[in-house]
Amino acid sequence: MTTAVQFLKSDGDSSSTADYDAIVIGAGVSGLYQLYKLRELGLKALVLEKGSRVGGTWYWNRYPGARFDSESWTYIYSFSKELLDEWKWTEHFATQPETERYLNYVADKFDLRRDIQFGSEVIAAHYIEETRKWEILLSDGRKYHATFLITAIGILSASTLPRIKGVETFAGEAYHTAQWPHEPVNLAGKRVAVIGTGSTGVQTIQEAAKVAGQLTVFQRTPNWCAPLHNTKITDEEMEQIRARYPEIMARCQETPGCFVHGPDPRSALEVTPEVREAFFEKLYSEPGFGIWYGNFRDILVDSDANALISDFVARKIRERVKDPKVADRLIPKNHGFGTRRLPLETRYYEVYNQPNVELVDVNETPIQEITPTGIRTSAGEYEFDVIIYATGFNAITGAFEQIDIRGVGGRSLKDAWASGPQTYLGFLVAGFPNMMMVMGPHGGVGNFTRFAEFNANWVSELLRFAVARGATRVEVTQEAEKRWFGHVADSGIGLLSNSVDSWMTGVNSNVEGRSARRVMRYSGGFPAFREYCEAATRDNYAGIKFE
Ligand code: N01
Repeated sequence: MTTAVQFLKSDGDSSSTADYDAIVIGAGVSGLYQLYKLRELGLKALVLEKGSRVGGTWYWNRYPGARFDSESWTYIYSFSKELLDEWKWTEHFATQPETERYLNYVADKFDLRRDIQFGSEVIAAHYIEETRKWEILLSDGRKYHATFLITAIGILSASTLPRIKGVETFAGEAYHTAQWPHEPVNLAGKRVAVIGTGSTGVQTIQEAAKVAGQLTVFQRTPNWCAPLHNTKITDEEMEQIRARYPEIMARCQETPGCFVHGPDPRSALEVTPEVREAFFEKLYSEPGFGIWYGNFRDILVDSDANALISDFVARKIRERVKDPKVADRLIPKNHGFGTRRLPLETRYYEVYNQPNVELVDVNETPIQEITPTGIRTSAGEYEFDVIIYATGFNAITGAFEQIDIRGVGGRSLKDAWASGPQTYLGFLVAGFPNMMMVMGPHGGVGNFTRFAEFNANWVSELLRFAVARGATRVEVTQEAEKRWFGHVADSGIGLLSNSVDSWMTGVNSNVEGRSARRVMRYSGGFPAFREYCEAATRDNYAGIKFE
């Protein structure tokens, strides 16, 4: 390839601290694949990773019960047939250790580790206009320079503790689920508190209830949950899955969330009550997100249709939880089914029939303080050996806020996004040349690996285009960014989930200034997202300036 500008060619030497063509932040699902793609382009690339191993989310979230809610065999990388043929999932919804093993296997197979520096926490990244390079600073003072900065820092990686008085005073063991220790944590026979009942809380509670002497769940907002129906994968079944990979991957490309589940074309309001009930029963008895993503086409956009499925699931909760008062507390009242991310569960509701489990509704009896010995609510004091915070994340933009990212004129990304993120296709930000985001805000949210592979491919094609032109400065125009934002905002109109507080709408009571909803993600579904991105490529990236 002849280029007007000399790019550094990879010589396989990662010990050099010289300039890089591209630096990727994060060695999780998206960062690993992005590195693979950068090597394919022949660029000299380095990944900076805060943890001591690869895996990202699957490295940090080691809490009891952590596992996929997406079918394992759809969450797999699809870029290598050899990899698809080699890897054997043991369960339809794999556990965290299995997923972490998988990502380590990928890193080994493609010899990715030699271009990854672990224990490298990026705290600042500044664009230097004179050199047209990013200067990247680590917490230990190391400094790197790269023409392109690629963030692969995840959408759920900046964990948040509750803003409750006395959090730091507890003298027992306390863990946030996303900062879970690598050493085994023994909950057996202990007095355990779990705060939070999102997908993570639900998975943790199910496991903790099996061994804890006393488990007390502090719930602020109940979530609608549905059964996971996980099973083992036999060798024969794995063979069949392998044979069907092309079909499975093609199916994922067609559905809004990149799952195998896509909406049923019927309206919940048009079918007879008998047909509707039978369909809901079928979905409730099937594995995975079918009841969420494979339901009647209008349950997520029409409140009357949504009320029907909400009523169905409320009945299931009442059937499964013996104490009607507890069942009532577990039924959401302020949002409809599937309008927040649906936690999938395995005998979650039955946990509340156990004598060692208590559910505390913090709306009835608010937590007043965390004390050295436990938690004090308005109703009294509870003593605990362990407090587990399943209190979630400063989602989507939180990981960006942890790094002092500055673009043209020293403008900080935090300031640029003060009233919500602004992006072009979720990949680029005006005023931040040569910064590309893999799985940034306004990209899709769904089956993470499917979206991440698409993202990294798109970014890599953009880089190929830039490098072929010898461009050393790649920046989206304000107009293109504005147009995309308008489209993202429009695509969310009518979706019930966008009128509900959750991490998907950017609300987090534990982060200052995050009580109002924001446009955080693209709600138009993967096929439309892909079409927009591919149109930009076909159009020779008309909204992007190459210098
Ligand atoms: O976080 P969340 P999560 N006092 O924000 C509560 C993915 N995931 O870690 O709803 C009391 O959903 C908060 O209450 P409220 C998945 O996409 C994937 O559970 O704000 N409670 C809520 O109950 C998921 O959606 C898998 O009223 C407080 C909880 O903490 C995303 O990660 C598995 C509180 C936080 O729930 C995030 O899930 C697990 C306070 N001060 C997760 N502050 C897979 O399947 C917060 N809460 C791969």
